[in-house]
Amino acid sequence: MTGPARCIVAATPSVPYHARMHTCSHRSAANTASALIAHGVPRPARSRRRTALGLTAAALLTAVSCADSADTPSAATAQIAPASAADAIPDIRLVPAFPKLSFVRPVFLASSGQPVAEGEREWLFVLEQPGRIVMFPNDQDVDAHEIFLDLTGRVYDHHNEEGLLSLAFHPRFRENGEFFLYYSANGPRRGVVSRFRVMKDDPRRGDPESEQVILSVDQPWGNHNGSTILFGPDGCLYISLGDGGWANDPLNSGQDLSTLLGTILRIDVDSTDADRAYAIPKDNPFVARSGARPEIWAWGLRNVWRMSFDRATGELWAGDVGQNQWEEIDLIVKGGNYGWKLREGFHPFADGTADGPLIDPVVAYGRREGISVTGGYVYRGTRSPSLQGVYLYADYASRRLWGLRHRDGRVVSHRLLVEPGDGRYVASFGEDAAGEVYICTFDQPDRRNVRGRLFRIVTRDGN
Ligand SMILES: [Ca+2]
Repeated sequence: MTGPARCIVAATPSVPYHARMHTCSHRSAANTASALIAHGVPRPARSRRRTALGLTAAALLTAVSCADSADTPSAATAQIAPASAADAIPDIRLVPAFPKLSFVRPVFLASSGQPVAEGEREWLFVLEQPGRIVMFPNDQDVDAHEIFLDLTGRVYDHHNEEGLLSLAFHPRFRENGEFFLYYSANGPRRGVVSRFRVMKDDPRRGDPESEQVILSVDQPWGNHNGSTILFGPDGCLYISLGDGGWANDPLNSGQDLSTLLGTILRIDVDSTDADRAYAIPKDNPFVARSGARPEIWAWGLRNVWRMSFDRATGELWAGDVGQNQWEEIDLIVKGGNYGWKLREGFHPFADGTADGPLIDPVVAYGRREGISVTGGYVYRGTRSPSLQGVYLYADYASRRLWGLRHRDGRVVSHRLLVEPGDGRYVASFGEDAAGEVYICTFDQPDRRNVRGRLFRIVTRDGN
């Protein structure tokens, strides 16, 4: 493996961002970011196919061994040293968060944002990719978890990137008991976003019979299911969908506004249009465009594996998994086209003409640094004050973890925080109600039913 993140390049989005929005029926200031996380898995991967979670061991070795020659850094910068002490990024440690608990392929951690009953602690929920949601109190000494919902009979996890992938609690979950799931199903192969409710007589249990399908999207291949769902500060549900899979985006979904694939969607799940189980927010960017799907909020994305709203600024951060050379971190804006497959990272990829301006990543890293990005969170917790405002992200396969600060449209500091030797296979990040940040990790990079555990990210010096 190579040393520090020498190849990381940084740049600013070519379009100003404005992530604050306004439309969906309710606006809960309350729970915005307690929403959560999730991710994906491939079959025996062809060496050029880069997918999120779960590369085969062979693909992983290939990626690591070719790392020294594969990439060609374009922009000069590796790490960006802070110009002032205020922009510094502290050393961190990964601390076992719940040392007595382990999970089967944990791909997402979510908080319901408050206790499920009076007098209790906050409860955390972990998605196990084969189809279970387990829950436990946010207490490091907890020694067992409970099953909140078991959908293993409904979830299809044939491919490494399929399964139960994301969970979002309704911003008014405490009152209405609603939560939303994204999972893979078969016959036909598809991705499903559904509303569920807790049991009428027991808020500690999800009701498997309560499912109402909100959106079902056919998936031509098993990989690139994208698949984070979360509520924004505006109360709308955001959904990331991959380009449909295989390699080289054979359907050209990324640059096609008539398909939901290769996008981030924004819908209102508290209202319905005549022909839909949800409503289209009136200020969505493509509502008036002929031939475009009105659900689309942003496009030109290959396979967003984890996105999150900064609970302080409302900005939407996404990790978009690359194919041949570059992994991206993007700041998502209304109507933004992020380039796939005309571009990969800051570089041309396939021939074609862009429909409007393309937005570059905030940062991209090449094969020397990793092969499958896992998008994270801007830290807004209280335990580690010096980490405030740092966006944390990782590479699933290389086990590196980075932090960056971004201000006024540019990266003001950026550094490698965890080297592979100390690293974990980060399938996802997660956040609790207080804004503390966790990682969901696998004990091994790719194995069916592999176990995994949760770590908390804290500063090394405790400040
Ligand atoms: Ca891009």
